[in-house]
Amino acid sequence: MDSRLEAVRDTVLARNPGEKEFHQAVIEVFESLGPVHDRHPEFLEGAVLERLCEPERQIIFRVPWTDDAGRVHVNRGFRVEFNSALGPYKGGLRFHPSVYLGIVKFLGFEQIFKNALTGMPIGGGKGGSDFDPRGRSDAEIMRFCQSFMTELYRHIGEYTDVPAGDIGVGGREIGYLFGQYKRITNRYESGVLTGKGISWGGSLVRPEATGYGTVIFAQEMLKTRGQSFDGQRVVVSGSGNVAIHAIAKAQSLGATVVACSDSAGYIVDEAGIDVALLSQVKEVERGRLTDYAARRPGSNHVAGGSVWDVTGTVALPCATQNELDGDAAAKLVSNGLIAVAEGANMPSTRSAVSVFQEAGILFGPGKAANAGGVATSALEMQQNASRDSWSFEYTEQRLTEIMVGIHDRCAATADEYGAPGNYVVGANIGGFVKVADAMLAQGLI
Ligand code: NDP
Ligand code: 2IT
Repeated sequence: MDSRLEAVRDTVLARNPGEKEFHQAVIEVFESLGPVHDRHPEFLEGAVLERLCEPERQIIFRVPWTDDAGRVHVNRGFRVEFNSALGPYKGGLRFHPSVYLGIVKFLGFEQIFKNALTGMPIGGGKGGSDFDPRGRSDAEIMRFCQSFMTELYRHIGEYTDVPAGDIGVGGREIGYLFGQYKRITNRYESGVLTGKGISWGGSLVRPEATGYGTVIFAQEMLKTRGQSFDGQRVVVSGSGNVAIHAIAKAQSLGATVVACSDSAGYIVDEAGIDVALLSQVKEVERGRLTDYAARRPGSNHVAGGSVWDVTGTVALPCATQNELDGDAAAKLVSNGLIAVAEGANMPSTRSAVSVFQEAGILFGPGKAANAGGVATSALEMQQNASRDSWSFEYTEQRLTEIMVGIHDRCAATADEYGAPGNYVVGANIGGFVKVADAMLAQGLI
């Protein structure tokens, strides 16, 4: 890495001790940016990287709530408003017990570049809580969301900061959050949140968008080698929003998805995952993959273990950060893998990415491959701003165009900077230059 960038990186790491996921995301981006700074000394002079790594605003707040037995609980809420050079802060909320500032900052940092790559007018932000939704009743989830919004509402708005879903936050939670925002502000401000229900300002295709978009991105990568999804054997991790719709899309293109996972283990279904059953079990019943295996003849459930032990030609990690390490990557490669597209944010460790790249595997990093979700959130904002609602077909066509555009821009940028086929370099540089130019144009803020 360029010594000037090294110095900035070291300062960033020292100023943010203990935030290991944030460090990882920063290091990975910096490793791509040497050639840009050679061509653009104005970025160094303007201290763009120093500014980019320091969030514009970080909000941490208490979230008290009562469970169904009347016991009081206290969680911690976060919203990191990272960068607004290109538009209002935009990014999801994650409810998971592992959430702390380092995770919110890694996600917010990635979101800046991802959102820039979509070509839509959205800045980068992220939030969430260490609240664990597992096993909580609807009433408990509602009380938690209402308490969370009772603080968050003063920081967000259609032109300021627009949250959405992420792990543990889907349509149900967005509904409770929107209801409380409306109640406190007395404003029906549709554009303040995305991922809303269709009858109250949501967009068709938003629930499917991240998983569909990841598969569209992978398909574009495969096309560069004269290949397609037809006949591929696909392994997916996770079984939530992103995973379910990635499975559906891959199978609609002729692939067989033979495995998916949750935090307790994985299922193998050689006939191809039954998406309707998976959706019923995970989204409607909020059950476990053991319930799927019990109802699907020919499938089996493996408790614990790693879904990456299953052989496949395409891998779509769609669960969480650092779920695919160097050993898993090496095993996948030796088992005939040809492509990886990250539906999750930073699911591959740095050593896994190296293994894929050294083996010549097509590798689509999350900030490019999973950008379809936030891009469709921006389409939801467009519909809200014009008080319109678009058909499924039209919205899906817009999503497809955006994903093909992101793929092509990443590929062209990688070529331009002497790293053909390297989508990590393409995504990092492509996203960075757009944000850096806007930051310089807007002066020292
Ligand atoms: P969901 O909550 O719907 O599903 C998450 C899935 O990942 C579940 O199957 C969950 O299993 C599994 N999982 C979560 N944490 C862990 C863990 N620590 N170890 C193992 N498995 C885990 O979330 P989404 O599908 O929305 O999000 C999945 C990933 O995609 C995340 O990285 C998110 O940041 C990213 N993403 C999401 C977007 C969206 O629009 N929703 C957009 C872009 C990226 P279990 O149920 O057992 O916890
Ligand atoms: O990581 C992500 O891009 C998301 N969770 C979606 C964010 C959004 O605002 O739709």
